[in-house]
Amino acid sequence: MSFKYPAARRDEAQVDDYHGTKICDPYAWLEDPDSEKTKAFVEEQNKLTMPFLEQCQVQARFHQRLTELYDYPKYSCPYKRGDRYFYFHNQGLQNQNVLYVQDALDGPATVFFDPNTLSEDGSIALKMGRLSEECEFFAYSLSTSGSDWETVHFMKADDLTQLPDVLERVKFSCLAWTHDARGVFYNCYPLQDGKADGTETTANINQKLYYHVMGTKQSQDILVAEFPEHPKWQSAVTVTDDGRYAVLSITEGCEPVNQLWYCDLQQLPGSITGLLPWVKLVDNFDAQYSYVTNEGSMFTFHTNLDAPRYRLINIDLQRPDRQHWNTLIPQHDKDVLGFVSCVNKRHLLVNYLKDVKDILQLYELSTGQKVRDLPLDVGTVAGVSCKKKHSDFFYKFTSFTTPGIIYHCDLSTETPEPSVFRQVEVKGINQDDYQTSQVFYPSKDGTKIPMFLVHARGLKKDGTHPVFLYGYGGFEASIQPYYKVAYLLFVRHLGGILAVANIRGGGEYGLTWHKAGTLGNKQTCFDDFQCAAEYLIQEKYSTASRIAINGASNGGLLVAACVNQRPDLFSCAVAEVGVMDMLKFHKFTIGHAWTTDYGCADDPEQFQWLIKYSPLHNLPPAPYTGPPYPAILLLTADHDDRVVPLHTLKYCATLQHGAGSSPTQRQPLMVRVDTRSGHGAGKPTAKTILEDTHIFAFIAETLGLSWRE
Ligand code: X97
Repeated sequence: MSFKYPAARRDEAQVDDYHGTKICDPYAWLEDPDSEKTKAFVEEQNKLTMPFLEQCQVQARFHQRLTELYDYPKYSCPYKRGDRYFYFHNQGLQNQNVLYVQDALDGPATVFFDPNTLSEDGSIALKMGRLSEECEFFAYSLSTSGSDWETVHFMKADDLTQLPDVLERVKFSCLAWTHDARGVFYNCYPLQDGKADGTETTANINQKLYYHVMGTKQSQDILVAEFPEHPKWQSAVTVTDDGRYAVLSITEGCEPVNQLWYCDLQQLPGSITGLLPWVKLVDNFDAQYSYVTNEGSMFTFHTNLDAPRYRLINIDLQRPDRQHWNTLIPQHDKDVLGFVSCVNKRHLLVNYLKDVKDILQLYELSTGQKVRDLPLDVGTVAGVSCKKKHSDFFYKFTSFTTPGIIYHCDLSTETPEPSVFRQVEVKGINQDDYQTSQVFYPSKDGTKIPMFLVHARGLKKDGTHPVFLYGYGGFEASIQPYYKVAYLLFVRHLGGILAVANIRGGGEYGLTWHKAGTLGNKQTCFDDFQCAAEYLIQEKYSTASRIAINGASNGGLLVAACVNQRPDLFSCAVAEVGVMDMLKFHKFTIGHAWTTDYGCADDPEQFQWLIKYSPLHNLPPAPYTGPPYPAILLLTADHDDRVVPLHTLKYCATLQHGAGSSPTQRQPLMVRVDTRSGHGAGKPTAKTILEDTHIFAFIAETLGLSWRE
């Protein structure tokens, strides 16, 4: 079967000059999300795609089974504020998680905040929620239709009355109460022109930091920091555990480096009334410093300064010169120091990542000596809740086959042992049906890359199994084991293997691993991913005709770049919300922040890196006679203001025009454009289930897989 793709006008006159190289951008008209032409293009594409997805053989069964198995109760770790406990809970299929409150851990709980009441379809999501130190107020932000834009609201925490205070145009923001509960620090973009509902593409620059005093209008909010000379800077305040200091972290993009300024709130002559008298502890972007805790003027930071696998340092504000900075926990020789939080006044709960598996330990704050290991199965710590002034803490464990076990540990008892606080079972999924392993395969340059494999127990390596190969490879993000029902259905009912390749660009082995896959080394990510597929073929797990690849965002770029480089190596590619136009990404919304990973086409040398792999610019022109492209499903959404839809739309038009016009191209090349939906955060359950169904139905259909009971 061949497909008839919608005709899309090509504007050959649209040519950009990059340092003397002329690049045609015939579908630049798709950059205007509001034009009638763009809307018509999207509608015609959906008219082709949606019926195709709906008629896939396994679609109905996958949807039914996914809905059944997704319907299990989900819980977060509880956390204590004032004398009460708070936790998130989802009965199973509720679109948004509900925040509950209770007086005692074993007592009855009541609804504290339910986002599901705010919209019919679950499109309004709770993003940030912050109870003030003594639990007087609840500050919370909502986002609509998946946009990064947030609106902050306030409630009294005792009787749940809504307060009139509202903060708008909030994005990439902190939300931090001062301990007197007078108000909050937050960030916004007050000057941005035009609409700000998540469908616009306007660059986000000149973020400002404000202090909002309860009971006042946003227009009266106190500007406490701005950087007019540095339009790309973003900032975030942490109020210290003792409430005394505001610690300001300033970033310039997505690289893990920041400046560190602070303000002693106790030393202010009165209350906060204007720009704060910030003290610059670090005034460059050489390394990252994250606040852990402080004892008076002695601060503990998590840092990558001279430590690509991170370490803890102490800095005394009284002696801020570098020669007085001291190591509290040195860098580990292999493992990466992850999150650290203070608990029980004098302990540190410390996480390491060891070959992509989490470790938890307790240390003594005063000496940096290890107190004990906390036993943990092979998998991921998906959440912790602990606070310096409380003696107990919770952590949640998850893995590819464990939805969640929440542990509780009280350090004030004689022999503190973690105990299972809550464990959920998923009816219909038998853990013993699955086997998880980790392999280390060689990449092009010989580097060993870790990869998780999840498949049926006792699988035969006969080269026949379908594979779902997932990767990300950027922004120092580590792809750790996580539970996803759709993956388990692919393994159980479609006979598949889930493969998660921990390629370079991520943070799996710290900063070195990250930098090996950025800027002029970005091709390394694609090599690592392609070598994963070749390994799976060579080791007789699968063949190219059975391999589907998937990634989202930076991983959508990964998938699309790999398809261009090796169309013969994969049979199906699903690229979600991908960055496809590497020459222009920096112009839209927060794209400028990604130049730390990608570079920027405005620079002649970096333009040479980008043009070599930019998915949009490496698609074949028409008429195309090369090897057929794999089946391709692209996904984007109308309110994705992180990676704006134009990336996927321009890529889709070019793909269909070139590869799609070849008489040998039998496999579909399609785009699914969702509405009232964004980059991913806050997506309602019903949409998640439908999207996963469409993705796996498309894979099954194009790889020729049938359902096994
Ligand atoms: C972003 O684009 C996040 C954009 C906003 N943002 C920054 N720096 C962050 C932040 O530019 O939120 C940051 C946070 C976490 C990780 C990295 C940066 C920040 C802001 C204030 C204070 C401190 C940090 N991200 C990338 C993304 O969505 C990946 C990680 C977050 N991409 C989409 C990259 C390519 C495709």
